[in-house]
Amino acid sequence: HQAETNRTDLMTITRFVLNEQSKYPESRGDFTILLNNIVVGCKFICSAVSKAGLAKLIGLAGETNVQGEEQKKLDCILVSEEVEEAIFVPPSNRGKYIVVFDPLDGSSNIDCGVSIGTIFGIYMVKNEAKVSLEDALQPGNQMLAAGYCMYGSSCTLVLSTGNGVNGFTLDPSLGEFILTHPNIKIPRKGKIYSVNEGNANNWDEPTTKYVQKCKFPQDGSPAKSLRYIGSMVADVHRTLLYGGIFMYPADVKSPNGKLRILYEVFPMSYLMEQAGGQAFTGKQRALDLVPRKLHERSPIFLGSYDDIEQIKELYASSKADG
Ligand code: P6P
Repeated sequence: HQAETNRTDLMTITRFVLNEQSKYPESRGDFTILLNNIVVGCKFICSAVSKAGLAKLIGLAGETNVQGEEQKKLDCILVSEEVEEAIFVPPSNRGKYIVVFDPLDGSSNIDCGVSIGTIFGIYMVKNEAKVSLEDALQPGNQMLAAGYCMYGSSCTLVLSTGNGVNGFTLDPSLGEFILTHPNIKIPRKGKIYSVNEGNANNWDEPTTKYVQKCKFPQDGSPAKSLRYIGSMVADVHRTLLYGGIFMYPADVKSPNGKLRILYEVFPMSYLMEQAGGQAFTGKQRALDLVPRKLHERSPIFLGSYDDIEQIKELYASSKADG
């Protein structure tokens, strides 16, 4: 009977988000509707990605959401990796949230079947009466929620609204995301480092020293394993569950690294901190960055707390040496 109860008492992401909302009795529920709209978008992309006809998906994007419904009075500004300028929702339809997102990160990997994903973050506008581009250029420490949806062997949505991190797996037979990874905590220290070693010739000294320590530890500890998928959502998801460090460092060719602050670095850094890990740029806590442009990039080191401490020490001593 117990097994039967569990099967019918499913914790879906919709129920989970509503439960979260109930902690804020004064809330109007806009945030819940926004999150659930994002979830619907992820279900749509999951369905499209699993079919060959992905090209049609890009054509469907536009003013209305992928379901063809009117945008609800929720979004105020949308910032997409796919669109150069911020999308300001018409004032008559404007809500109080800003959504920054990379709709299909790692899409160059689609043809070979490697996992790809959607990454998103949510801010609140500073002043509903006077909305400007500045509202989309807030530091990551102002984010209210962040998450990603990974389209791989299964469709997994990982979400935080500021009270820890939870993972949900899509049950295609129900069309519901079911809570499968409650209260994710990243291991304090990991055995994996994740970086594109092909850029090693261009790294700065602290990164070079750190990777050297991973491969040839001097303290008798075992060498770390290198795992690099080349799809940020997949590399970050493995890091979150197994521990270790994911990095896209600066290099002489790209002094700000490759990953975009607003819709790659901030959401993944937010999740890592919520799961007990850290996120560092080589100079500062990643979430304290203040972006000056929508598509600005930053170097990023994120993952297990102790592993990030090591890279922070190497950058600090390199700075001390001048
Ligand atoms: P590289 C994919 O193109 C992406 O934006 C991220 O998903 C991934 O982490 C990174 O670029 C991989 O870049 O230079 O190692 O191929």
